[in-house]
Amino acid sequence: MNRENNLIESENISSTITNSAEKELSERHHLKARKEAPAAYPSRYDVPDDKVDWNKEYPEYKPEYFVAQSVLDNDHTKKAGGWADPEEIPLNKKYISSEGEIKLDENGRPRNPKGRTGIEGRGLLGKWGPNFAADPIVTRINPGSGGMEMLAIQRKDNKNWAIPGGMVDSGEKVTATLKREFLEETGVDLDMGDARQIYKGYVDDPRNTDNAWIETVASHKHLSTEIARKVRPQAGDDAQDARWMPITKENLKNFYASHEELVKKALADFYFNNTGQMSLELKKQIELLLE
Ligand code: RP5
Repeated sequence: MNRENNLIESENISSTITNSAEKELSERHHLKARKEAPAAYPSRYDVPDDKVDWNKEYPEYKPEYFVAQSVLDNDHTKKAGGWADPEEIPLNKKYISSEGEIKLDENGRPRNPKGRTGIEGRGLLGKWGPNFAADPIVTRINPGSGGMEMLAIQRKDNKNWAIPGGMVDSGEKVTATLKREFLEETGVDLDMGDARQIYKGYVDDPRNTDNAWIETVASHKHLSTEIARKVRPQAGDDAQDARWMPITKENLKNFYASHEELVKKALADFYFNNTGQMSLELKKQIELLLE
């Protein structure tokens, strides 16, 4: 095969990979938000696949209303430094969302743009409508194995492995959240200003409800061997463990919320932009992870 054919072939593989990561992210949306929930939540009302869409008739749909006490206790109109909205909904509020226009239900509450979840109210989420998060995906090539690794944390609340992400504080810039959360959870102080944004939008978090959900900005930064050598992760804040983790199908499968799909999106973007510089082994590894 000549050089030109080689290039065309690698561009085809890259675009197939990018498209399949994109497809997986949108198909997997809204599965955990219907089938899983934190222990404090009441059982979710059953929402079959064909009844997710708000436009589909579902007259028997009677989800329980739930708002956690920690949310009520953090009403920012009653408590200085509180991180939650008041329980009363402001009438005709316009919600800013990455998912476009947010429709309101008959009580003036924002409706989850991905459809029914089986629970009304805010659950454990502080804000009505979108709750904004940021997810820093930091990778390296393991100098010994040559395999791709990411800096992952184990969450204290549910023991799931995850990207060291977190919620955007009021008035905070997303790049600042990416850096702050990464530092708080892994102990590593990293400039995220040059990270590549690989996703912005809804995430399939088990805390999501019909009226409150998480939207994230996920950014990827790949560290050179030299920089990565100086990085010594140490769990902090909401993390009980932090480490360089090999990116394998097995490890990704058990990741929290939409994190498997976010990491795959970062890999697809990395593959697309670095095909020329990658070893054959690394290319194979990424292709296998994304197939
Ligand atoms: C996930 O929840 C987001 O992708 C982000 O990683 C995380 C933010 O929530 P906390 O880690 O602050 O609980 O859906």
